[in-house]
Amino acid sequence: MVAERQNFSAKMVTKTVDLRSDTVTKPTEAMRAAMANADVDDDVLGNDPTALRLETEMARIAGKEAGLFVPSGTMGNLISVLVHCEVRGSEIILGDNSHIHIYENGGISTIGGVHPRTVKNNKDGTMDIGLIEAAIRDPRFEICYPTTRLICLENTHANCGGKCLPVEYIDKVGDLAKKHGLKLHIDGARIFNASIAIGVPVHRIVQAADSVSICLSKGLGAPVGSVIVGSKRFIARAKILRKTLGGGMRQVGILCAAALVALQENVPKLEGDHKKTKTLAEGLNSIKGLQVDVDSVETNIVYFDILESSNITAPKLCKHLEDRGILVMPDSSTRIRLVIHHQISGSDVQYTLSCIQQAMTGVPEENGGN
Ligand code: TLP
Repeated sequence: MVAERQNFSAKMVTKTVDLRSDTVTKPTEAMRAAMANADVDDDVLGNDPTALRLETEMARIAGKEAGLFVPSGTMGNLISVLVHCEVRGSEIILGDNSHIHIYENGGISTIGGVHPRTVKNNKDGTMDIGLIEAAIRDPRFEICYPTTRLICLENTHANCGGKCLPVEYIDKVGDLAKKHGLKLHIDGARIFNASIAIGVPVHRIVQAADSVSICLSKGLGAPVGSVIVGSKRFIARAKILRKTLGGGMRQVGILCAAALVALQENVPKLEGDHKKTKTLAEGLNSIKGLQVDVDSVETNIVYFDILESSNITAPKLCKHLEDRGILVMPDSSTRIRLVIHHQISGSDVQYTLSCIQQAMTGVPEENGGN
């Protein structure tokens, strides 16, 4: 397929290699079959058997009492924060480079009246524990300070290139939260990637967390949704908030059925995804004019920088790739993000590298392509 594709001129490219995100996967035949045959009922009334099965399974995997299917990772995080911060004017401590802070429309503030207190994210996705502790408000001054109620971590950390947080680090943040009477939430959109990469079961990684939001439509490759997990009490509150936000859906088992297949079929593929990502990172780093911190690539995300000395900008390189059927995500004028998922093959990685090499060296394409 790739060989065929390489002999076409740019304008004749038919297949797409979509590296914009792991959110772009299409449901597999097995998922579609499971969706078609899903046993369903009204989930707002709490009767959808397939949703209940998925929620129970995810709670088991995460070692928590209960789970709740929600339409998206964004809603999963929002609901979790709002359950922990029921009093308006509560404050949460989170990374300045976290998904909740950057990409979720400030929903915690606009919808929940929750104030974000950011702490600098280190390159590896952690925040210094001393800085977290220093950011916790002194309750003696509540006359002017918001009340700190929650610490949020992200694992893997997307904007930090899919880095996995060390388990001991999460445990220490959990201890700190307990010491100050705070809760700990983990945005675990890609927690299965972390688990496979570091060889530690999900339940151990999130042991210290009061809640976790786990995406089904990222590395797991299901079409829609996330599951939040936590105590029975947390999930009971979360269910009410999900309805308030319009996220109570009816025969949702159709979506959950695909997610159950994803848990069976795609978790074992994550290791291969990570290997392909590493190959991609090494290949990119060997191309003149590009730079990748190869050692920091642990899971399925790679960012690369275009050096000033080269004659191409990120938007131009993106266009060059798009003309050849490769979709990527520009991060700035000199930085591009690529994400590997289970529908990207080893030959797709090689094809991508050869097209990038071509753009960087200016070697004309075979058959007169541009
Ligand atoms: N991330 C998306 C974009 O929003 C950037 C992506 O392509 O990576 N937490 C993390 C860590 C995420 O990466 C994402 C999605 C979410 C939450 C939100 O999930 P959705 O898109 O389901 O709301």
